[in-house]
Amino acid sequence: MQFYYTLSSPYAKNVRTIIALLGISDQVQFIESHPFKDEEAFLTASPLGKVPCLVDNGETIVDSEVICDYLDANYTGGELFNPIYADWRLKSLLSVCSGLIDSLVSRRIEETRKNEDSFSKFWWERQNKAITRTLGYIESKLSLLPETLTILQICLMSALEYLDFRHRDIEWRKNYPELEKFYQIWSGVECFQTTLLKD
Ligand SMILES: N[C@@H](CCC(=O)N[C@@H](CS)C(=O)NCC(=O)O)C(=O)O
Repeated sequence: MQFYYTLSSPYAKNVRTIIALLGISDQVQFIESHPFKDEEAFLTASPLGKVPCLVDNGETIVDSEVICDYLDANYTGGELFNPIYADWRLKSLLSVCSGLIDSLVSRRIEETRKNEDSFSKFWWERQNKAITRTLGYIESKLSLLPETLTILQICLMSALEYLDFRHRDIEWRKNYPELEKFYQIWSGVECFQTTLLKD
């Protein structure tokens, strides 16, 4: 399997966490590819030009949730996804956590626009409000989470780590103490420790 990724992508982090958890790194050819470099092999594999992208037996698999689902189905028979997909409340919560990553990435993009003189105060404030609301919403739903590790905890861990990585001005630990507790509980687990976000 060829895996196109960056170490800074929270979406790729979900996949890297699962590869680490499943202990299948030796079956994966890791190809670090910054999407903006537009490398030919990467664009052939990933027509949208986005990471992460997995190629298995010449077949492209995107996006991050589908890659995670694919690996889980093939290597565990669905232990990470089945408990979530079996309950609409959890399935929706997974979409909310994944949407939080989208809002955080959009906020990061907006921030980089400050240097290009195309910064939009409207979008900046809109993303800030969505992020604040969503953190509160997820905190209020934490009691729904299964006790065993699933894709939901993995996705939420990526979002929280990305907050620390790119959005240090958002004081989520202070404002969402239950999320902080959640983070402390899971952050010591090896698959999270060995896949930290990096530039
Ligand atoms: N929905 C996709 C989003 C992937 C995504 O947007 N990745 C970013 C990096 S964090 C990217 O490759 N951006 C390059 C671009 O949008 O051209 C997923 O879950 O994999």
